[in-house]
Amino acid sequence: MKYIMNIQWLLLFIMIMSSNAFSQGIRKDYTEMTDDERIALMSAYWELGNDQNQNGPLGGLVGEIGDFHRDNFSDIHFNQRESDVFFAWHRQASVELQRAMKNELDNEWITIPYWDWTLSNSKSDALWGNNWIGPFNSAWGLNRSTFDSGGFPTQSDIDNALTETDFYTFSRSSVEQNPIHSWGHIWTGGTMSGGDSPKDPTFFFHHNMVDKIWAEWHDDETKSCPNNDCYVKTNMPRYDGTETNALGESLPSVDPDDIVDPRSLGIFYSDRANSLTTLNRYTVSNISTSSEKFGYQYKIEAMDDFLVPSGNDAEFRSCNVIELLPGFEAANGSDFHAFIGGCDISGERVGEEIIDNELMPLRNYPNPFTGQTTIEFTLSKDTPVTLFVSDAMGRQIAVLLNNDQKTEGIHSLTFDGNEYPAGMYYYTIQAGEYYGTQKMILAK
Ligand SMILES: [Cu+2]
Repeated sequence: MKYIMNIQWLLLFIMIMSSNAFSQGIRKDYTEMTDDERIALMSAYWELGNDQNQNGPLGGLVGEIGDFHRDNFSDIHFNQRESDVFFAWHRQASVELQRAMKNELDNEWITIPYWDWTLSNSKSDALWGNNWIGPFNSAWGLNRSTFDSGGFPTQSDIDNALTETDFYTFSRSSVEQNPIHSWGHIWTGGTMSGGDSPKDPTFFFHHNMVDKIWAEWHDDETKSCPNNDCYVKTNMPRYDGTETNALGESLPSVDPDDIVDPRSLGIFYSDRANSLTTLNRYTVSNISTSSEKFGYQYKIEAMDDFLVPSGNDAEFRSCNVIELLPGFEAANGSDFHAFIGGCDISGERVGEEIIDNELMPLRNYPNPFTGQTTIEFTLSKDTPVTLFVSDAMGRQIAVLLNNDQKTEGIHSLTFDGNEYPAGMYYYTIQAGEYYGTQKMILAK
């Protein structure tokens, strides 16, 4: 009887968790999305704007978030220190809409991008064209009065804002009441400059940029709130469990302090300037989805405590390069997949799977070792492979494979450490465009 109770509690716990935890993946600048990502996102906007119950334009979740934002405007904006939820509310609302898009289109790859207006700040940018969010203007009566160009804060304005050390001052003075937040609304005009601004798709593109700036602020450990305690309030309007949204869901209560790190929602931001996204300090913990998916057409780098634990699965897709650096770990019993290439002009993310290893993409045993150790890797297709060993200073000390053609399947080779001093070593595999690095410890 006691066990049954425990299992019921466990199930209840899992149900609660699954409504809270869901993977989001990589948020890109809109110019970094592939064509199929863009098409999926635009379809999702049309569907969630024109709802479920044929309530016409903006009868669905997009319109509802807009109405809620307008009706509760003073609770979620320009707050005093003890009630400030500006950043957190907008982060959670964006995640909620994105999750609904994934469900609606049954497509886990959908992400809402950010709009980096330090780089794209002209009315003639692709963003406002027919392939992007231009057509929503007339279809949804958004009445944009977009300026012809310019006037946005620059990267140095953002850098300046990021020097603020107090969370509340940063949130309210450096961002919310600063052109960093306000100019995207004013510049776009029409619905974007009013209380129901979330009805314009521009809103979350812009607010994800604002959110990215918050994420950067948070990642500077000298500025993070002590004990992750940025907020005085422990809940937010709409997320107090009392609302039922247009999709018939009632949303769980959210403590803003729980989402201060975007990783808590599975969010990572790409860096448009370097065509790079870094996945770090994260444990893949998918509960509501079958797999956490991270897609980015440029370089994906996973390192520094990015862990895929046993029993969980993760998938990386890039048109370009995937690097698994020291600190990345796909544990025994996890299911990790990396796909590279195959991004044709249509942007289809089909790609060939280079590494498919339900154990480890790359491992050695024993580790630590004395004398010799076996390095093992699994290929999911025939490909040339380079594998080399470096010391802790990054100097290459042994080349075990040099662009040697290898067949699909498991391969292993031996590294002999007898002639090297004790210490930390790295071994790196390059298979096509895939790089993986692991560390091993030589003990004497
Ligand atoms: Cu707002």
